[in-house]
Amino acid sequence: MSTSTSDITLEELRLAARNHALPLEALRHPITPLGLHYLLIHFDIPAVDEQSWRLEVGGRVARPLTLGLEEIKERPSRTVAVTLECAGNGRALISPRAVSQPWLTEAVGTAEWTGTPLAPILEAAGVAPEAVEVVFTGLDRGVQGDVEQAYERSLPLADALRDEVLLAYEINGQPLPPQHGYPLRLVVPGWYGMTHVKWLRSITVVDEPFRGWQQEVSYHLRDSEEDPGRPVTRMLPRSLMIPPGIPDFLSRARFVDAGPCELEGRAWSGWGTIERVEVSADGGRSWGEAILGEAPSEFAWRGWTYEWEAEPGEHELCCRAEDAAGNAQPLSPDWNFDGFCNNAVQRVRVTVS
Ligand SMILES: Nc1nc2c(c(=O)[nH]1)N[C@H]1C(S)=C(S)[C@@H](COP(=O)(O)O)O[C@H]1N2
Ligand SMILES: [Mo]
Repeated sequence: MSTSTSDITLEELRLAARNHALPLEALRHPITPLGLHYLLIHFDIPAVDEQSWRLEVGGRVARPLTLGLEEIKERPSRTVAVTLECAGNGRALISPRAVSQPWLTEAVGTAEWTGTPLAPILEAAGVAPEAVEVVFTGLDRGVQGDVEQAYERSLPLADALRDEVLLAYEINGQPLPPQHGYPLRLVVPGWYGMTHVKWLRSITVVDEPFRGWQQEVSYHLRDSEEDPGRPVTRMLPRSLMIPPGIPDFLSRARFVDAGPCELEGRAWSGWGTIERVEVSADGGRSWGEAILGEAPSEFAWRGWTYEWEAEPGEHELCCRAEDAAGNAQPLSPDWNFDGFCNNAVQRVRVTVS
């Protein structure tokens, strides 16, 4: 991967046009309407033949399984609201930036995923005592880092066996649409987006750490291309606000009438409940406490509101969140080679008149 300090390239623009973010005004919905949830597709959306599609569960198991979609749907089902965020969210706001999907701050969405818990399927297959990880393989293929590959990621066995991990076949009460992983995807509440493998083809129990490209090379916090780095796992806290007032078409700068203005947004973390959201109207010099609202589930973002007295002039609105584990958003990004996990505060320019 190369880095750049110059303008966004045509290649980055092409990726950005394929993979869209959440329009910030859609933060008003606790559950993101289908079509407004962000998207990230590394390669192409694969063609799926509904008749012949099967999920293979194998590797270090006593009884390998082959499951059709109807068999999976007949198993116990659960619906849970989960906030998903891409690990590359914020990448375009870091300098120098990694040349990849150039997200700003809004690669996020919250959906109600319906599926069947993974753990009982692994139990039915009989995980061998020497098992250490579970590998999830998608139907999509491509080339990244000069390596031809299927999109595949692993989870440590203990994480794969957690109650909340689902094999999902519905989003917001609808069958998965092609872009979100039809017919079946993994949902791992609390973890960054790359974990939630779409278009699942196989689940393989392995007895040594998986070394696929998306696991071993990518999704690490590293200082240079040579640094092995630390793996990216759960989502750091982040808060976003619905930009108030009306936008300028091109700059997206906002125009707000003077007087009381209720700011509203959502905040989430994969490390624990959001315990505090603060708002600044002066670019982060002074802060006031927002009022926290409900979360659709323990794995989903929490609403917040803040009464701002908008005084005539130029302002920079910011918001920042802190979770129960004491993680908080920084005022400026922590740089890493690939531009992962940039949860620096959102900044919104507002003219009040
Ligand atoms: N098979 C497969 N699964 C995948 C991906 C992919 O390219 N192929 N992208 C991952 C990444 S990086 C993210 S952020 C999420 C995005 O999920 P969404 O498009 O449903 O929002 O899917 C993950 N699962
Ligand atoms: Mo992602």
